[in-house]
Amino acid sequence: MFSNSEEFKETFLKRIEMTYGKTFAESTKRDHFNTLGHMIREYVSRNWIETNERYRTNKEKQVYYLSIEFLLGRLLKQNLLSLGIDKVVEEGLGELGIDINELEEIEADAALGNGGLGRLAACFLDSLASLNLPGHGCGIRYKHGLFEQKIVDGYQVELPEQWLRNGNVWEVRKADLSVEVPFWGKVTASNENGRLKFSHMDAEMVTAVPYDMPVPGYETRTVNTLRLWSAEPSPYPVNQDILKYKRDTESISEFLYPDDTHDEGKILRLKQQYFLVSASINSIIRAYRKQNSSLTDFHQHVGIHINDTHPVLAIPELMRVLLDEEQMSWDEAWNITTKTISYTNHTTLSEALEKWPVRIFQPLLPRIYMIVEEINERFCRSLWDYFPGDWHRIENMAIIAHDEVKMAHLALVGSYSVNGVAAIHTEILKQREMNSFYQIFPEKFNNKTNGITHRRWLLKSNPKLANLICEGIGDSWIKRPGDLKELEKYKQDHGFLEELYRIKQENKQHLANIIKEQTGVSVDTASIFDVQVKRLHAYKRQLLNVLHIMHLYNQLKRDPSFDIYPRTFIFGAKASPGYYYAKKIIKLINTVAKKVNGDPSVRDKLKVVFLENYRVSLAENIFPATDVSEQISTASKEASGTGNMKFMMNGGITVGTLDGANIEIKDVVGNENIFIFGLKAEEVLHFQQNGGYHSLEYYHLDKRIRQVVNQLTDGFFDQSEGEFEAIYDSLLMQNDQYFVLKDFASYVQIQSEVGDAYKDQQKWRPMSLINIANSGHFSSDRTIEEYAKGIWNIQGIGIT
Ligand code: 26V
Repeated sequence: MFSNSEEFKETFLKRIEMTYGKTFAESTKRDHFNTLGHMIREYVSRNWIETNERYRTNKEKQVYYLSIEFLLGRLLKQNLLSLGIDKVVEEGLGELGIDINELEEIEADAALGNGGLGRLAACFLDSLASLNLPGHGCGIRYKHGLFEQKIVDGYQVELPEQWLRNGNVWEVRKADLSVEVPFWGKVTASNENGRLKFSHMDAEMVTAVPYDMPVPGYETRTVNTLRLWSAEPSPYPVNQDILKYKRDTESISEFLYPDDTHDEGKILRLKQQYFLVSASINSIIRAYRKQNSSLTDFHQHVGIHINDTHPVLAIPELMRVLLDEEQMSWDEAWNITTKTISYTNHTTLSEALEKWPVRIFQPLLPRIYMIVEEINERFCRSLWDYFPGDWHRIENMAIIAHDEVKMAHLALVGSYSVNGVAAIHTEILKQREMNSFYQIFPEKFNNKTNGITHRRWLLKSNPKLANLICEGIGDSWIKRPGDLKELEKYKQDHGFLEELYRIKQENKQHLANIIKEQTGVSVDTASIFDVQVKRLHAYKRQLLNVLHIMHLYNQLKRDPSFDIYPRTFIFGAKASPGYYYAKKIIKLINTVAKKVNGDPSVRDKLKVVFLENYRVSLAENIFPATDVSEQISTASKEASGTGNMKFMMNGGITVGTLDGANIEIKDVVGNENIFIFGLKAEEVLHFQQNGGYHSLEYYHLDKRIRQVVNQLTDGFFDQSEGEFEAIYDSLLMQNDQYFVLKDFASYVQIQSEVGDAYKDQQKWRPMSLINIANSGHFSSDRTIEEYAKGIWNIQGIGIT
């Protein structure tokens, strides 16, 4: 299509005239972006077709990754890089006076996810394609992604997100591949040759229309597919108010749910889940039937992975197709289903475990409910053999109990593989949260420590560092991230370390410009950039970070000569709109920021910044510019964390608890290259079980704690009365469930060590380098290779 910048320019200019009926001089940046996007999509289409053909003719096993979230961010540069045309395009555009970076800004983030879970799905797609693995995504094409956050007077305000306003150049609507999804209605049984045949009558039908997006691998010919489903009114007649029907239908794919901790049990969310599952399973089976006459070996040719329990209805839905449409026996259908489905657990927080009231589930999905009941009955009967007489345990393990359907139990029973997302998390699942299930299905449990795609989070977002690495050790790390290890040979090389520092400073300057523009605050790049960016949750303990800042401020006020290395504390976090406490923490951060930044006496030592609307594209500017990475969750609560890996890969050094993947980061970099503090998971679990922690004692015994906690309510930070009472109460009246006060002293201590280490750059720079050099282990390529071998049993054929 184009192989040099001249050809590129020629096509590009012709396209602008033909598509928009404008001369180049009249065209806008958006015209340029859309034209380029369409050119890229055409460029990729040949390989897309060939990949699908290859999969068909080789009869390769296909894996479908079902996820209610895909947090993709922007795709322009990633696609250019993967296709290996970034240089040609940049040059061609440059000659036309177009800056590729300005074009990049035109693209809206595809924010179809809340945080870690959704971003993990996006990283996995990149690794699957880059490793030539036959793995595809199935998700929902939400009209509105995660809300946009504005900060007004220190408070979070939410605005609806509008990523589709100017269209989405990367998608192809495939109306001819639509699927009908039934809701409500009733199930009737008829006798057919001595076998009961069930059919779903009077259902309200919703049409699921697929929009496909190409997922090109990095410099390979593999192009996989991300299929996002959109809900539309069905052409089938309905006997109800047509306007209401249209609204109800479209609402299914209208909004992404913005809460990732509290299972609200909202009917619309269950509708979304079944919509995704039913559309995906039926389109997978339709494609399969075109190639195969029967579904007897389905599990040998298809793997279906469910990302958390949100798509767990894939289990009864697959059973339904095999039983009702294929007329299989229960045992045969169950055998196939439980050899097809694999499941990842992402949290042990009990508030997040999905449970659906039967009174909502049964009428909405009557046939699916019958099948779940049957699965439950057979399972409970089998439990009697394992735990004879232990009624209490059987009741606790049941899929349906006390008029609720427990989605995690369904996932555990109906899948052949259950994995946690970091070593400690998997151990907690096996030994505690899911121990009863582990006792009867030990072979199902396995760990797959999370990873991130180094192609977005290093190669794309930190091009200067990527170049330096290539100069130092070549470019093999782009395909084999483990090769980053070779960087260790520079750990005493002053020249190299100096370059590393220079690049960090440039990235800090770039972020400082963004901060200035967004908040008006000037920050000094000579200060330590200390960053906590992630969703706002009590267990992530942004509060511990703020209390420490308040304490530093108090110390500086008490003793102006107090020796602290200048620091800029940077936060970014969205709170779920209904999460009262989390919103108060945002207000607290902004209140402290205002006081600290407005006090000339601490100006050279302390700055606090809250960046609004934290999202993938902003994150790409933050990770490369960070010195200190805050990973300070209450031990045992953060399943893995993936931001921790992004900081590390960009030379940020972790201050963290022994939680999630922090533990594995510590294992690869060594104790000397990370700052660990606080309670360990066993200690937290012990206190939770046996008591023995009394937050008030810490308040009374430590005057630093007393001072900062009192400042929450004594008007010190100029807030209106009662503003932070909920926070104060959580610490003192509710016994500080997340052990903030318990870990305070240890956190203050480690933070002072961080300051000392940074002051000694001879010490800091090698530490930073060693973090980068060992980050290859946390590439999602490693993770996906483990899934491919250990769970899915698929192989990439050696094409490049
Ligand atoms: C849970 C729920 C609960 C019901 C309401 C809607 C909803 C939406 C999303 C979720 C997912 C919460 C689980 C989650 O995001 N876990 C995070 O997964 C990351 C990737 O494995 C991991 O790094 C984080 O530690 C973990 O918190």
